[in-house]
Amino acid sequence: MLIFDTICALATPPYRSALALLRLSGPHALEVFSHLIKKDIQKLESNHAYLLKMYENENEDSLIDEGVVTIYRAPKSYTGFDLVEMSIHGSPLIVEMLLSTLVKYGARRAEKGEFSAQAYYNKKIDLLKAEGINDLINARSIRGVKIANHTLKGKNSEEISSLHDSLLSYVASLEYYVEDQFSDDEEYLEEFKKIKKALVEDLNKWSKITEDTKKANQQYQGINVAIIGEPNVGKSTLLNAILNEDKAIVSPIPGTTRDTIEGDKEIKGISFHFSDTAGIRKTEDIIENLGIDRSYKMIEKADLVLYLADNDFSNEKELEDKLKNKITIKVGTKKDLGNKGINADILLSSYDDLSPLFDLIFSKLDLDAKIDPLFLGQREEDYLNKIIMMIKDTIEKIDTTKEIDIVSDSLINICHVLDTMLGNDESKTLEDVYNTLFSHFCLGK
Ligand SMILES: Nc1nc2c(ncn2[C@@H]2O[C@H](COP(=O)(O)OP(=O)(O)OP(=O)(O)O)[C@@H](O)[C@H]2O)c(=O)[nH]1
Ligand SMILES: [Mg+2]
Repeated sequence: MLIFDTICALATPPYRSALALLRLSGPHALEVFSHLIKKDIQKLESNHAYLLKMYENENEDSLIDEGVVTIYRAPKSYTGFDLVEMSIHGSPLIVEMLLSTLVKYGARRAEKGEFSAQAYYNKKIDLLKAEGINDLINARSIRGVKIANHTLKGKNSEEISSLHDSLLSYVASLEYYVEDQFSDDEEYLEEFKKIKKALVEDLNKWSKITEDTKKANQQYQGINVAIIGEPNVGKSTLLNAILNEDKAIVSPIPGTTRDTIEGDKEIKGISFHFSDTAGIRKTEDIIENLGIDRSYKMIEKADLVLYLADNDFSNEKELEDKLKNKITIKVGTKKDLGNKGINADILLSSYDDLSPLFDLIFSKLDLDAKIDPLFLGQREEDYLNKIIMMIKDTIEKIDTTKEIDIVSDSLINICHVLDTMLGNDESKTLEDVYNTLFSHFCLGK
């Protein structure tokens, strides 16, 4: 990837449609584009929409299309380079003719995410913002869009910078005592105390931020729900009822479902991923046992388990152990057949309205609570966990050592991690960042 290349790509899906959007960006974007039009490009104002005819070459009869063109001049563009956006008729043929003409005059076809990589290079966006944009495009539910939009506001970068500044100010205050040979122990111990107090406050604040990020990630990615229980209790029937689809085979023969059967459903704006599993029981059947192993694996993966029983809930030791640390709802099934729902959290028939079950799922996972996440994504969650660990570690060092250097180094190390999180880490090349992040973006973004 060469950042100073002038690149072009289709930014909308490559299908026949009413309109298509083409992007051209780079140091030579205006020069390249000038070959396609019969107007003096210097006379076209920035950020104005012009209806322009675009040609394959100088000949009048080589017209490709007429479209709305907007020129954004550097540095006031998404990429920070000169950028031309062409809104044209949505024919894959017209798109291809325009792209190959742009290539003929010196542009190169962009790789995925290369426009955002240019924006990052020109410091128009930091890594958090770049990821936020990608998250927004990839959101699969209304809640996902809201969460991604919330994290895009740029407050996360501000908060990281502000933590960075505070940590450096603690370092500076400690350095003062190293410089000042005449200060006595009492004074710098007093300083240690002050720093510890501030760090404990930082820790509380960032623990809450990390918790919100975990919740945001779960809600953004979709919530995994495993439907488990003994054979014949109505697991597959419930899955079909939830999905409103005849997806899993239902029969009165216990042991009908052998493999895991999965389906997605959006409930009140949140995406859920439901898995119907093989009924759990002691059996000699090899295939059924393989299915039961899979049921246990689904429990491990699940954010929430729906544990079904059409009579009593078994006290099977292995199952009880697996459910120990899982958020579980005990569902009594076949209410219409007289199940009394002993020990159940909810009693239902799969032929009834399921909204009481959905309400219970929402309350168990606290999904109605408003969260204002600052961060989104596994990368962010991993960094936040690391930062929390490092702050805890620094507090411990203050308690156990009286060494200014050790505490200072510890604080500076946290700053390095914060830098990497924002993408300001000098040791990382643009190539590294591209490979880990931008290459997963859409083409034209
Ligand atoms: N009356 C009534 N019958 C139900 C209800 N739920 C399931 N059944 C019946 O119970 C039987 C078993 O249902 P399944 O959904 O196949 O049960 P399962 O838990 O998936 O069973 P396995 O796949 O064998 O583990 C079928 O005959 C269903 O029609 C219900 O709410 N009411
Ligand atoms: Mg089944």
